[in-house]
Amino acid sequence: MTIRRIFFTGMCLITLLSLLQAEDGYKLWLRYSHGSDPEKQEAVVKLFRKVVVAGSSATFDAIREEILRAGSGMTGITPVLQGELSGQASLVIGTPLTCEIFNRPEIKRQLEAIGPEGYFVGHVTHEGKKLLVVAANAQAGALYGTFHLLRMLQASGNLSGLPVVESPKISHRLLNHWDNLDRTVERGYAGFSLWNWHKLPDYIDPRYKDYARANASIGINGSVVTNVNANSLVLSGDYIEKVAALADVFRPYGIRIYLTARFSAPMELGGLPSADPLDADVRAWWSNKADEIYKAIPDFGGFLVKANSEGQPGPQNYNRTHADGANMLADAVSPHGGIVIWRAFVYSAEIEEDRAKQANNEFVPLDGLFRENVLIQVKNGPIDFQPREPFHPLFGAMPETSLALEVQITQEYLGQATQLVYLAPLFKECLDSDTYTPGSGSTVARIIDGSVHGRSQTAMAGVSNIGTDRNWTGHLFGQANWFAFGRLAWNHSLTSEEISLEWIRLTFGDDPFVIETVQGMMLASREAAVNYMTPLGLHHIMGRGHHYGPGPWVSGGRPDWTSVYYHKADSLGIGFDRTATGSDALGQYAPGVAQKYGDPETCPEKYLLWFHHLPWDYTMNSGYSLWDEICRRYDLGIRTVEWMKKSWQELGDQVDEERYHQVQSLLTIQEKEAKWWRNACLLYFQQFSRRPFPPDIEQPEGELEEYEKMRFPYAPGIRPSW
Ligand code: GCV
Repeated sequence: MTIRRIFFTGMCLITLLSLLQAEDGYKLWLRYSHGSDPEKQEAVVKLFRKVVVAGSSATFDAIREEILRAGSGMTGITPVLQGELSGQASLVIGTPLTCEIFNRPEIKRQLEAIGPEGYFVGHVTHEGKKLLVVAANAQAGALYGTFHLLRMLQASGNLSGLPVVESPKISHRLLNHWDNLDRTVERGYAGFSLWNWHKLPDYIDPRYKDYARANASIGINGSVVTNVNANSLVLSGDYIEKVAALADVFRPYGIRIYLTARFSAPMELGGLPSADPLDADVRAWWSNKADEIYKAIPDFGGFLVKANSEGQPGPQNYNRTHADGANMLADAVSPHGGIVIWRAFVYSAEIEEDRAKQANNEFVPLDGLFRENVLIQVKNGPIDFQPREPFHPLFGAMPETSLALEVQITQEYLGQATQLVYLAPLFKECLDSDTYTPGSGSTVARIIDGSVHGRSQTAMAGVSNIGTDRNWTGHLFGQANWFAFGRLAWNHSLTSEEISLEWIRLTFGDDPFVIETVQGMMLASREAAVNYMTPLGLHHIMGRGHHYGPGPWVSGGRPDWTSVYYHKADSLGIGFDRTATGSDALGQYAPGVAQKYGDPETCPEKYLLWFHHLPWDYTMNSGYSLWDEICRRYDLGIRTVEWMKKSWQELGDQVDEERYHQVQSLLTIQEKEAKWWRNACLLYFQQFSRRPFPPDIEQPEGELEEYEKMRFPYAPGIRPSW
């Protein structure tokens, strides 16, 4: 046997062993497993032979550690690492300051316009030989470039995509954790909060570092670690010390920490009689608090604030505006380079106006009044992270203000952690929406990346789906949504298909049948969920409080928290009239949008009942009546889930046992839940339509009263008071 053959037989055995090894999802997309193609594998082995990581800092140490981990994992051989370029290196990572070779004009040229987080990965000729380099202007770029290279190697096993020059389109790419200090997570379905406040700052859970690695690997550079329904205690000295310990773990990975600021903190912590943002004592309190935080955490990112929304205190308690409140905090953090992210998710039960209109009514008059270091964070749609919403009209209405996009990664309204719903298509739908302000091509993506209005403060936030569950996200496929968020915040022009392909390869390997099957399931899953939950623009018809399962009958109490407020089903028809004859929410969009959506004939059917109240016999594009179409959509949703389940069953031999069985069980639950949605919604709406179900669809089962009686006092992710 030749040495080469012995080597590859060994490799094949290792591959086989790793295939048989149980996987529990903990490693996420950083599995660093052996490739199955011997030729590709040989190239990978060569690449890790001698790696130069030129630079000494905690970030360069993190790069070294990742190279060791990845190299050993992918090749079975520990890579040789050195700090300086000498002899026969296979890969060099560094910056012009840390490695002379990066001062060459051909590399400097690549680095010119890519800022501190950008990188170049490609080949250069050194001493007559081809050398692979990861070059960046700063250590953050070197880190992101390294992760890019490792992703390429894992996903395709080769470097055919090189050279690459990348830099993020958005500067602040943030996870928003809705984690409470008692470790419960609002709308969290993957266990408890990762942050063990009781044991911090002395005990550092190793998971904090793995969390930081995972985020850095997809370009996330900020973490808001506490719930927007905020507890002022996190701003106390004791907690600042705990937060600082977390920040120390995140820092090498380029992740800044942010906190949610409870507006009434000066009263609760500081004993002041008011939290009025124009009061000198209140302002001084915040300014001192900012100084205290920055002393402990010099790279603290800033504050995220939910004010005057769903019971949270805010400047309006003192007859001040959102601009007054945001600017006060902005002034406190600005000497330290911090930012304030102020949420536009405001609506009030006391105001009669359509809830979808209230944020614009509040914020548009304040356009241009916010400090430069304030961003207004706007949810993708005007209501609340529904399975489908049109884009939020604020994106086209505040040209003088930096706007951030907030999407929800945790699946509050999309099946929580029991359903496979790949969210990249949802995020993309919003990013690619054209606001038509100031003209066509002004997509939400281009508003938030600052290119439409020439703004430099840019941000995208995702409400985290992460918890203490061993696989981080509860459902294995929830990992794909975390991954997709990071990839899109880095580069919003990636497609859902591209992102899914990367994730599948990183998660399951490169078997073409597995890739094709899983990608098919993922790409169909969001539309399936829309169909069996809220087809044709229906929205907010879920169970009260916990938001688990259907609840189209929910009525009574605060109207804008009921379902009947939104679907408006009656004997004549169904849907919310938001045209000029109704709430005129359409009037908040640019004419290019309003005209198209304002006429049921030109309104895309996916938004039809969001904007129109239409008769049950309204003729749809398919030629069916509206009632029949609704029934068919619910049916189609279920058919798709059945198909997803069958598809997955075909992978029994290709996917490791633990992950295979978890997904399989959850798909069975998803199928049950999809039918539950269909049964409950169609039986409920039939009371108004008074029409039969189309005979050629599976007929809804059960009694409406039985569905209405279902209670879930222990559904996850809710506050005990709900
Ligand atoms: C953090 C929805 C959710 C709330 C959440 C709120 C928000 O209403 O149900 O749990 O509160 O959005 O985004 O502030």
